[in-house]
Amino acid sequence: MTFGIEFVPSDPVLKIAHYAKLAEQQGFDNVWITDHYNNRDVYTTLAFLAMNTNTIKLGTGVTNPYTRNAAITASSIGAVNEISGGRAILGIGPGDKATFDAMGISWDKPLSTTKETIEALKGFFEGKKVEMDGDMIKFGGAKMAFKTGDVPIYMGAQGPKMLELAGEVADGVLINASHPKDFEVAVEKIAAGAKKAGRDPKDIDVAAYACFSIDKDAAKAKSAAKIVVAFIVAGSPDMVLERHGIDVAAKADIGAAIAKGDFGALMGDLVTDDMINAFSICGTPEDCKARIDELMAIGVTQVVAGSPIGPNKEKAIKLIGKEIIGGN
Ligand code: F42
Repeated sequence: MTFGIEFVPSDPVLKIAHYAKLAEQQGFDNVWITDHYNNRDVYTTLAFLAMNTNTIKLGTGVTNPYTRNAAITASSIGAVNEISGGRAILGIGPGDKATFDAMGISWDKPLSTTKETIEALKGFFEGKKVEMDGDMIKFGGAKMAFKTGDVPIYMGAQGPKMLELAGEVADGVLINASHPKDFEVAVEKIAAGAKKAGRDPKDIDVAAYACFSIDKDAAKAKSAAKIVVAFIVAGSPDMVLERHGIDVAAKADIGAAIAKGDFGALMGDLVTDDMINAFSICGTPEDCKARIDELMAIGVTQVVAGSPIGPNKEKAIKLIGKEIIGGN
């Protein structure tokens, strides 16, 4: 099992660098930085982290093919790879529709766009002149003027077709989920894609990109997870809620509370223990370790500790290092 940590650059880059250094000292393997237009830029953040860390791998978690042309992405991640001494990873997914609506970008054919973009990126990473006339992506002989290195490509994916595609073409998959039930389905799809492409499914790093909340006091950990879990429930397809035995009607109530900014209701009874159990890795170090063991048994090979990480981020990073990574 490898360990990653996610940071959202809604926080200042200097603060993220402080946490990333701490994570490196605590034995984390990867740091993943999210990409949304309204936060600090992902590549600026990664470049700064490259200068402030030595061994931890540095990934976009995840960028997308709509706000950045694949050639620009290759150039950006190639530069991060160069300055970090080969520590870059490119996480890419179709992106967040809500932010694209705000930017006036239409989310056409996300699966095909991602597939064709990855094909182009591989060409750039191999130093090729890329000629493409895809359904969604076209290139007329673009080529990097420097060696980007062979940057590993991870896909952000949840849907069955996306997971299958990841099995066919990616080095790893970042799956926004925390419960073994969701991974049973995902691991099958990834393996099917890998087999279709004549690959060994074991060559694909399956990452649980999880809502994570750890504290020595389980109640505090739970309370810190509630708001993130509320957003996950509000954005989950009914089928996923049913899989976990969660009342689908609760989704509308939570969505309404989010829309009203009624955080009191969200911190109260609206977000239930069942929801926290389904959509986060949460509790004491022993609770978290037990869930990680279950995930590993099902085929998860990387756990990414995502927001909130814990009621106190610094303490949580140290707790994961000492009690989970150290004891792994
Ligand atoms: N998105 C961001 O914008 N920023 C982030 O920082 C970010 C981080 C992140 C981390 C992990 C993770 O798993 C996802 C993350 N995302 C982030 C979201 C990510 O970019 C994707 O939006 C999300 O993972 C994709 O969700 P999905 O796998 O459910 O895929 C969607 C597109 C879907 O509907 N998939 C279907 C499926 O079965 O997989 C396929 C739909 C399909 O086949 N569409 C056809 C096609 O070509 O696209 C078109 C059909 C037609 O209309 O003709």
